[in-house]
Amino acid sequence: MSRLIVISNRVQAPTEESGAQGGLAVALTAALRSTGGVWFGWSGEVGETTEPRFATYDGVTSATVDLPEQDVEEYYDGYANRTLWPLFHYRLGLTEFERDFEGGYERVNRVFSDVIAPHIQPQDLVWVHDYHMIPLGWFLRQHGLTNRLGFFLHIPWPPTRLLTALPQHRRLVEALFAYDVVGFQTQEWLETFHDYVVREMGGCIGEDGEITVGGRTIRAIACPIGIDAQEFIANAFGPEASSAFDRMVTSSAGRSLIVGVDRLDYSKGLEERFNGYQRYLETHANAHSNVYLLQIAPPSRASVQSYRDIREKLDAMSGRINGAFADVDWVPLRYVNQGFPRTMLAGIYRAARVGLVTPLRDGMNLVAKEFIAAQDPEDPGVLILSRFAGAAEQLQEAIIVNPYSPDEIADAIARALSMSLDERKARWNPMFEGIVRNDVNWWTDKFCDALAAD
Ligand code: ADQ
Repeated sequence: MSRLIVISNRVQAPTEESGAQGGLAVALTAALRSTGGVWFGWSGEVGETTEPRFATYDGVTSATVDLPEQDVEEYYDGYANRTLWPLFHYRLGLTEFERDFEGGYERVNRVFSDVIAPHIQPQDLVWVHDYHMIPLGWFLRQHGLTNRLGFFLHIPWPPTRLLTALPQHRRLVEALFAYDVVGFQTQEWLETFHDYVVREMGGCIGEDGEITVGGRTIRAIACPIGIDAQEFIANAFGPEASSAFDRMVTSSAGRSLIVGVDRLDYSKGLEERFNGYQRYLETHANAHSNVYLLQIAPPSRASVQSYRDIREKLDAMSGRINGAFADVDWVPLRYVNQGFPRTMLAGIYRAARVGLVTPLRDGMNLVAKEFIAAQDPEDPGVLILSRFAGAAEQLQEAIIVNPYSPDEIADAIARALSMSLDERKARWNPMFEGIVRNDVNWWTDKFCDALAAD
């Protein structure tokens, strides 16, 4: 079996301090452990040394490098988080176009390739992750590597007309042709990628995902990421989740809990979600004090202005909603700016009557899957899911909404809260089965099989 080399912006391999990690890390570390592979990435630290630091913990080797301040600003805060992230989430108005960002992005990818290439052996399978590292494969090829190289994009692929707003769009997409296999979360993103290749590059789409441009043929596939379903289900009924569940039941005092859990990011549609919930409160006065929304949203990327702006907006909105609707013994919105251990989240999901997952655009959205996995089969809660989350392609039995419409969100909340047990079970069962079947190990195997197949 070939050794697997994983490369991503940040390494999530377990360490002595971090212990167990999320689903993606669990699946990839399992594959790394069984093949004796290595996970390369940025340490998250600022520093000048480019020598990788190797560490082996629990049978998995990771190798990390520091990045100089300028690289963090231009590559990570800049091109990754202020150019590609907003553009790929259809937010042209928030997208910043700076040559320095682009230069920093290429520089870091080149330096990464210089650092990593000497550690790659001829038979290794190399799997590069996400938008931070698109050109890495191209730079690795410049080192003469002939290995099978794969790339997986965790976020959406934007429509051609949006992508062409990026000054170096063609150069970016051409870099993808250095890989042998390129994976997307959904059929929709795969099709938008095809559209670019045909319109802008004159490429041909062949059988079985083959794409040819000029003399080069690669495979592009839809390969939706899953969660570690077995572990999440076990967690949901373990002691920590049960104590979180009990805590929620006690503090709910008979009220129905609606839950939202997201990184604090403008792509997650939190502002629109609050508007939708407010519309529900306005139009369902009789439900007041029988229901509340718990929104958990730990801040992320605080060095980027647009993230500080959305945080301020949400602070103001949550204050306004509570000011307008709260009673002496009821607060309609509990807005919490911190993260919680996944075991605790599992218990909170299980205590919720409704999961409100309404991103404006999301590559997949694992919270939607985790919510389903955590439910009690005898009394499952209802998932309200944005049609613009990649997860909507698989979770079709959710109540699917347009997250931009406060009325649709309000109607969906009302419908979810009054749904019969029979209908809740009928909707939950097929989603649960799909999540168990197409879990994160299925995803890893599917991608690695495609990568290994010559
Ligand atoms: P994210 O944008 O981070 O990931 P998502 O998939 O929803 O989005 O969440 C990732 C994980 O973070 C989940 O396991 C979730 O439990 C955890 N998480 C979220 N909020 C949390 C909180 N408040 N406390 C603790 N944990 C929390 C990117 C893409 C997604 C894609 C994933 C995986 O943007 O579209 O689904 O990668 O490919």
